[in-house]
Amino acid sequence: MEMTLRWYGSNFDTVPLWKIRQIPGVTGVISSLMSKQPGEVWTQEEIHALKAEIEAAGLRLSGIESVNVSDAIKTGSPDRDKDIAAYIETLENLAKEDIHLVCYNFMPVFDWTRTELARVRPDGSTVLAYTQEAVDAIDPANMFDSIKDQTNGTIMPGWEPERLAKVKELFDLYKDIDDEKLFENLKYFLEAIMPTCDKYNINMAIHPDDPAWSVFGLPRIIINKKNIHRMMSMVDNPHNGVTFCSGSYGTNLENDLPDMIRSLKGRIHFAHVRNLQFHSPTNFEESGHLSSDGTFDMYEIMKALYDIGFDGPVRPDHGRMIWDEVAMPGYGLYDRALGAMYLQGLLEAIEKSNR
Ligand SMILES: [Mn+2]
Repeated sequence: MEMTLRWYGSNFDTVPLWKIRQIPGVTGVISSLMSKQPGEVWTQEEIHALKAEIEAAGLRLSGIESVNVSDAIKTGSPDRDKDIAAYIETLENLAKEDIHLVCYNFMPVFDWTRTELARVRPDGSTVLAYTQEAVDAIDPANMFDSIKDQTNGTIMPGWEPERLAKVKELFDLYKDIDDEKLFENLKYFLEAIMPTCDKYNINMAIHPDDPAWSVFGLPRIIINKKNIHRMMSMVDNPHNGVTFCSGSYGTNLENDLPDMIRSLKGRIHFAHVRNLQFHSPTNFEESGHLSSDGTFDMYEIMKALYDIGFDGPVRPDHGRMIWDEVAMPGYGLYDRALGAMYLQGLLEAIEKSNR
């Protein structure tokens, strides 16, 4: 496993690369071209510039999170072939820069959903949190307004103001899309890109929907073991794999995380590891990474990844906001650095006890 941190690029991230470089064991970052719209081609020059900047700081560009999939592809509209062609061109350009891991998601309208970006915990740290009651009480058109005062002035991926401004149109686009239709459109997309992934050895790693159930009546399919296996068998190619995100699959307490990991041997290309603390099955917050700070057994999660021979990039996920840091919610330096150290501690112990 390679320990990495997500990094949004110098124009978007509050954390500079040199600070990431100083976290012991972190050798790479997972990054993206944040200014790119879905359907737009990433040129080789742009990718090269991003990579060069990261390498100049002594780190590796270990993969992309995300190359976003357009609404035309997700809804299967007539424009989708044009967007798929652009996606393929982006994949080719990434491969030419020796990048072989692409994370993406297939969530309609909303990317990850939280109802609070700065819930205060007993220790004074603030965290992202979710309650179903709050979602049920809100008009989706006002979802962004309800949290925008808590973003610390940052643009959060998936929650770009331009996108949220047209949320009503987006809902219209998806009005005839149910789970089956979404699966069909995902299959069409994967079948179209797999030849390119085979040719250039690109691992596609779908990120689960977060939370792992339908919100605002929209279909959500990448939510549990059954569906993820359906997705992999419908396009049965090792390059069609997953980002195992414990914090997203973990939103549904019925998901047995270590069991899911073990069932995905050979198909996990990227891992996000974090903990959640549940107050009820539909009221949770993103705790520190430590097992005892939340609900999950983080040792069992790392052990399962180790046991299946997972050797791709792993990153701590959303961190708490601590020590007066001002950053994009979930993406400060301090708590993610603590998370990276903790996960590496678990891994060192697991490795040595298996010798
Ligand atoms: Mn994740």
